[in-house]
Amino acid sequence: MEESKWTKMWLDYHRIYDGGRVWKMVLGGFMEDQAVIASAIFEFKRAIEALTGEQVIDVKKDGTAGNLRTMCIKKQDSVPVEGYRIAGNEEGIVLEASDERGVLYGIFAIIRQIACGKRAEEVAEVASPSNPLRMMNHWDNMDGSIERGYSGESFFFEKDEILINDRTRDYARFMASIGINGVVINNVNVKGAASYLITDKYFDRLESLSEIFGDYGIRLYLSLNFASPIEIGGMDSCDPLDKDVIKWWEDKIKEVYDRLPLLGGFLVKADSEGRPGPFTYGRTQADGANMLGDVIKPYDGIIIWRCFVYNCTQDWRDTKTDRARAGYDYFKEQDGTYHDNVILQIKNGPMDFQIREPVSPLLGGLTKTNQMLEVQIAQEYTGHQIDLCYLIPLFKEVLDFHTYCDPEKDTVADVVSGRTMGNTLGGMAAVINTGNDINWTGNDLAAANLYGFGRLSYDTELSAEQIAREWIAMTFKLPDKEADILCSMLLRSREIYEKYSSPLGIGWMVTPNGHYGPSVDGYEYSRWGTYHRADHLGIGVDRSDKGTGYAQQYYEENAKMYNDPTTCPEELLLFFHHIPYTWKLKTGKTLIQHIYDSHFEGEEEARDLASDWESIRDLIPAEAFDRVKERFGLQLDNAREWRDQVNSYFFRKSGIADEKGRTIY
Ligand code: GCW
Repeated sequence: MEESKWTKMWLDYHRIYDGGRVWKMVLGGFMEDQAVIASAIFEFKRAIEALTGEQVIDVKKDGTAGNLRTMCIKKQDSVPVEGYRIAGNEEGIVLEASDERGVLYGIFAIIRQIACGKRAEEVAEVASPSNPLRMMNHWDNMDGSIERGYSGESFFFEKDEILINDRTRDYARFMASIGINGVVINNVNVKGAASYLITDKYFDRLESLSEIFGDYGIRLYLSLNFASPIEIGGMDSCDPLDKDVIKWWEDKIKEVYDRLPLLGGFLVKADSEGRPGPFTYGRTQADGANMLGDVIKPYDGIIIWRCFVYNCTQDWRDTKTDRARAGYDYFKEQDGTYHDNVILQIKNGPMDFQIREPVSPLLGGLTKTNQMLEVQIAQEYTGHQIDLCYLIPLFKEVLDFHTYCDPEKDTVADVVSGRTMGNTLGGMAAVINTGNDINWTGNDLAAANLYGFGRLSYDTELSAEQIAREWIAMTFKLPDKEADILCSMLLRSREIYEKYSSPLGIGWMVTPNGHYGPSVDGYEYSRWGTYHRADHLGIGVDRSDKGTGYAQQYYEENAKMYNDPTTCPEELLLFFHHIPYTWKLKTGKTLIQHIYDSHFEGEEEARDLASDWESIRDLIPAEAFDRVKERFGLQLDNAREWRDQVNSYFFRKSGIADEKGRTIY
């Protein structure tokens, strides 16, 4: 077989041990011609043969050899949906599940455990997903470009056509192996040809795609243009309460489901950054979302409505207007009026995927609405997959955050999983970091974020370190010492990026539009803005009750904590407060000294990352090693730029010298 032109990431099975036996598959209660079961059998065979050298014979063949082991897949209704029980013994492995996806995830769990060093007889786990929906959001455009893509072009679209090839299937395998069960293939900014995805022109290809996904337990979703009635329907309105508009949608959605019965539903970005929406007609976000929810209901479809709604042209001279407030201001009022099959998708922070932000007050702030957490593994503000930035610790912080919305089940993980409200629609979505680069994620190490997001969305209890260790074992099979080095690199990387870029919750200071590299005053939407509001005395945005009042959007415990600069967690100090350069931090350092030190340290620590990588050179495949090494070279340039620009900016603004007398340009 010809080697494919792209890497197999964590599914590149290395020989773990040489077993001498033969495996036979036995099915109880499932059929081998069920699509997902067939995929599971295929995956088991492929992995076991590569990992152990043991042969797997077909379900139908009668095994004769005496040293036969069985891979027994049994239907067991007491296992939760999409969950599995796996247990190995001398005779083989038993996998129990109540549905097909559970079988597939169970098989991938067996593979993972063996790839991470267990022998088949030691395999054991009982698992079921924390979140009902575990989704990837592609921001792929139909011309092949990817909005905020740092790994090449789209593998779904090219020149306004849909691509289906071996890569499509490999993609589905990767996603299933980490528990992803829904994928939105097109950008939330639906323009041009993408508006026509819900027309006859694309149904055949979409149907094939939905089937390939379906074989791996993944549902296809599309981003929808709210103005479709105008853009493709020739109408003069898309008012969600207009009868003709509703009729248009009813006909359209029927047509779509006649042709795409496997479609999961739609993701909608409305009234944001130039996208059309219900506000144009004086309607609420709920009016828009509910109208589509009702129309899609007969087909069991869902509407995922994004809460990233804000006025991007706001005038920042008005210190009371605060973009951070927008999500809550726009969505809280209608809490309880969103229909059952509508989910609000909320970015982890109130701004936009900065290296550190507080958790959005909408998460748990809504108490009667289906909610989904949106994170970004595409490294838009976190180094473009050039700089190393393992994001799972950030996601863990968000999931573990106590919102105080409930006496017991009040973390973000509780809220989005449905545990708090007892609802069944919710979960996690990630803006994905893939493209058609040979290694899928641009930086080979950025695959840890892809892998990690999936694993975490399936099991929010996993730690960032556990996930990193699994990913390393599956991808590189390193001896302990080197695995420790790589694991430590991943775990340190987010803080390092934060230190040399924009610490203490200030965020931004990044080049407008491109979002890579420093531009301290950079602000994309008007010449009036800066995000940091620095002057010669201090820096930061007063979001307390004396400022924009954003801190008051939280439940009391958090509102109080954030409102006071002495109790506000320091890593978010400048997000919530305007602080003088001479302010003493808990370390005893002044704020300005902390800014200098952080940037010097961040740059030094980035150099340590690069030399750690160098230290494991001999154990990493040469091509992967070189690709990553090249990126570290660029990261060091970036870290230096950040250090020098930020430090010199604040030195000039404040006129206060570095106590340590280092050169500040
Ligand atoms: O701020 C932004 C990004 C946009 C993106 C938007 C969003 C898809 O810079 O590129 O548009 O977030 O989340 O909708």
